[in-house]
Amino acid sequence: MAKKTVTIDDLKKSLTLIVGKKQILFPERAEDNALCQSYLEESRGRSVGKALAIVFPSSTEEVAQIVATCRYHKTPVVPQGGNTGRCLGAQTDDENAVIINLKNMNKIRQLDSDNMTMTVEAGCILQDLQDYAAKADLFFPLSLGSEGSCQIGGNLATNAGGINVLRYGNARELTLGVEAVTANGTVLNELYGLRKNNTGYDLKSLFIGSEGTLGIITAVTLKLFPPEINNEHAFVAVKNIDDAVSCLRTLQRHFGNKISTFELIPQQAIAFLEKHSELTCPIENHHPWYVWYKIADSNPATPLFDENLIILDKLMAEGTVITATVAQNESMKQYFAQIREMIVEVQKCEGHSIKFDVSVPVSAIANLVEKGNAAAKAICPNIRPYPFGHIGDGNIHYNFNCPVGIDDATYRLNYQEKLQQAIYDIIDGLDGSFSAEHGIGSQKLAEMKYYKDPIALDLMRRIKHAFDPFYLMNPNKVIPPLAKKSREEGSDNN
Ligand code: 2HG
Ligand code: ZN
Repeated sequence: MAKKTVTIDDLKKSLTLIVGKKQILFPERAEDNALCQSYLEESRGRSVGKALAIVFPSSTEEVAQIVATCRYHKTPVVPQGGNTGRCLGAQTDDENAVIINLKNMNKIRQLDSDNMTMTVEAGCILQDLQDYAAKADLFFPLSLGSEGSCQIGGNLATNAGGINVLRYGNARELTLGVEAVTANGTVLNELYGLRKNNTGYDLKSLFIGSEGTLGIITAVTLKLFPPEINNEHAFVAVKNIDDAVSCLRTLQRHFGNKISTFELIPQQAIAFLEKHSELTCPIENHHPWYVWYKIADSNPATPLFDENLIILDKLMAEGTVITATVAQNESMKQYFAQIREMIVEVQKCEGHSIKFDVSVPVSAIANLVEKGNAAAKAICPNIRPYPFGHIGDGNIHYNFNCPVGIDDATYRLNYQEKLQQAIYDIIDGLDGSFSAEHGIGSQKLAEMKYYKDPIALDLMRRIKHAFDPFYLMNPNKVIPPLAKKSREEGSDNN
């Protein structure tokens, strides 16, 4: 009997049978086309990808069936959460690939208050998880700009960071267990809620930060903490980055790990903020740098407000801090946080920005910015450096806005590659990382090839091969192909 040929139509039919007609979109189908856009388009609108289908499974079993079916058809799969990532990790240009969007997997399976953990599905929106924990009088500290739409599965897949890493760590440190669908469609159940579990290789840690290249995270067990009900926020002005770091260390010596957030804001950001938004700097007069910080405790009796004022007086007397303002009420606290979020938005009003999500030891941040600004100005004299962000954990969003009067395309064409080489070389020289919290995706493959230790890359390739021998799990992400991209080919920036 002649062997039956398997067709793309068979694949489409099988996928439709698994999830049901209402939970699958086909970009080539006219009636689906508009609905597909938000899944195919990259978060900042830089590109629109392709796909054979976008499927929306509602259970781990369905994800497993989809992966097994795609494997049978030798079809690549691209897992997708809230599609808020910065490095094109959840997009594809392969019109034969299947995007598996996890948004329907949004159940909270369990919250164990005594164990201080919650087990949730990958498609849960980060903010919903924060709210759910708060209702149980607990705190889930992962917090980032896109928390209203990003999903926890994507947060883990990219090992997301955000503003509370200084105290609580990245997504990896907040995770105790993972359930994942492997490349051959089996389900790995490591959904432990254990703080101690020395039973061999830490597989969950491999899935975290792997951006779907080893398997698809379908559920996670997360650590919870006592709520930060007693918290104080301050906004301070400093002369330079070294003073910002001294300020952090003095605060930490006094408050220990009660410092949750410590964010750097340059004068350039305040200028853009006041020009393009309704918000104004809470500190009068112009100063070179600002810091927004938060101190928090779960004990309402701890006199944080008074102690913070005493430390600030000391810091001002010795000249480390020029001037400071502390939040007097809840709305002022929110206002400080809003300023931090808005400085990302207002950048877009000033033309193209070449972005770097980098980290160096905290002690090297001043050096990085000094060298980086000098190198950038040598390449493009009127460039506008915009370094901001998580100085407390060493992660700076070192962005560079185009000079006034240069159009975006010219700026990109003439300066992007040169600037990337210069900044990444400086980062490398300071033992830093070219990707601190946004991941690699398909965007930083050239940097992976050029800067990542070759032995590390070799081991990563072997792990990839062991987990995904047919190379179907989010291909062309994270691991650069052998003997292809060189640094000279560059990459688009994040
Ligand atoms: C943030 O910390 C984000 O606000 C975005 O990671 C950074 O847009 C950026 O450069
Ligand atoms: Zn950030």
